[in-house]
Amino acid sequence: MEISAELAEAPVFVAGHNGMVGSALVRRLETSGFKNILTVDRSALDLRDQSAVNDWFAANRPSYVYLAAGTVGGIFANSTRQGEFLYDNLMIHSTVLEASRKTKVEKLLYLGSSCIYPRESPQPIAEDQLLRGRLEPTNEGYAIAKIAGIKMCEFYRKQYGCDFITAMPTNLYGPNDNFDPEHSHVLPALLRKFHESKTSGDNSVTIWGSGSPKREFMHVDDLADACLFLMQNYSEATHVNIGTGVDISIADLAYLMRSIINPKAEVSFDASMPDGMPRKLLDVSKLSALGWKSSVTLEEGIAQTYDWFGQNVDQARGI
Ligand code: GFB
Repeated sequence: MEISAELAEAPVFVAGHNGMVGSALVRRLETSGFKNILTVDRSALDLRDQSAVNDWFAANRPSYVYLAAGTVGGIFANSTRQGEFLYDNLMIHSTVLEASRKTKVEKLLYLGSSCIYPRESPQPIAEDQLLRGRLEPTNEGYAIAKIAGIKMCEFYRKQYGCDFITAMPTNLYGPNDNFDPEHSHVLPALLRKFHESKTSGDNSVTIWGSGSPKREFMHVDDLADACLFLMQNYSEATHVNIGTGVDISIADLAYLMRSIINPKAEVSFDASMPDGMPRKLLDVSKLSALGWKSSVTLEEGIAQTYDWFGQNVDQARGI
């Protein structure tokens, strides 16, 4: 992606730069030639605190904002910490959008999640399915916060003329993910389980639920690429799905990961754990029509992430 000398100097704020998505955005911005990437640690700025966020924006004056900060987690974290997920995410997007409006940020990209769509959505899920039915109960708190974020961007555009755009990524994975055995998403959880089955020599791996739900997995580097693409090429009120267009059952994901990480592992299923949404494949025709498609295959992405994990296992989050 070519950028002008002027754009290369523009201050770009990545909110949530320590997370998997934020760190991928920083890497992608750097390789594109952006020289003035602004980040701030959680210990220095609580993004839930409006006056602190206002002061930070007034002092740092970002021109572009990628809003990738949030309290996130897998199915267990989502279902057992719904109050926290609702509060933190509502607060974070409210403070950042409001400070961006006040300081006249040129453009902002807000990241939601595919869990915003109704549980029984027709597959693949098109953008217009938003608010057409009941949400999946295991992530209702998180989804309601994310829906509020989408609507706030839409209403700020309408009322104040802010160029705020919104993107809904599918299930993501990659370097800097959270590998906590209880609170992570399925892919990092299984990566860790297969790795530990190999290093311990025990070879048994338990998969939560029935294994039949289907999920669409996208490498976070693809997501970051799509975000920069949208920042340059999209300026409308309605949100855009970001995905690969391909999904896989959890059982098949487990067998694929077993073949890559520990072919000797024996897999069993724990039916006492929830399945969550039966399927959530995103319809990516809008993004394709704009001219972007994903390029990292699931096999490549798992191998690359496992490589990263091997080199960073001691510092990986959730270990
Ligand atoms: O990735 P995951 O936690 O979240 O779970 P969701 C996906 C599927 O994998 C579920 C199964 O059917 C899980 O039961 N699974 C099997 C496992 N083994 C494991 C395991 O060891 N750990 C985990 N975590 N799952 C989240 C939402 O839903 O998706 C969030 O809760 C967010 O709101 C995120 O939107 C993208 O895909 O079910």
